Amino acid sequence: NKRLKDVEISVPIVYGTMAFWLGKKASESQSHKWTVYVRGATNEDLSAVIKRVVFQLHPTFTNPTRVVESPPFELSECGWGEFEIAISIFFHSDACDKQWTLFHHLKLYAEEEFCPLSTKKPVVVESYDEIVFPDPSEAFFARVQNH
Ligand code: SLL
Repeated sequence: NKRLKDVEISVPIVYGTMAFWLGKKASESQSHKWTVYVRGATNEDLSAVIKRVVFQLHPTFTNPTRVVESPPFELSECGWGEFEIAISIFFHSDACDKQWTLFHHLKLYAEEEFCPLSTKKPVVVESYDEIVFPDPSEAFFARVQNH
């Protein structure tokens, strides 16, 4: 598979979490419903680049290793506490053999001192990043161009 010298593919992504307090439906072990996700920065489809995403949750969850094989690359759960989520991104084999692991801190409670718990207003924390593929293979380059 021929590589294209002096070409670079840059894929802008956003990853993060969104958490809703469950209000009247909240219990001690399930006070919030949250979603962790990886998405294109302007919502572009990432399936030409990403093969699967593995979310590694806190060991208090049953089956804490969660594999998502197709977009949307996201996972929803109910829980009670904040913790660090390891997000491993696996690429198609013609793009990159190595996976890339990001760390994101799940936030359930807003920072602001006088912010009341609300079931309507989620707590959202997102990060922006770019996945850069230097000297991409011809096949990968063609697929991304046509996508
Ligand atoms: C804490 N270090 O003590 C953190 C750990 C773990 C949160 C938080 C499990 C939910 C379930 C869950 O929310 N774990 O068991 O269904 O705050």
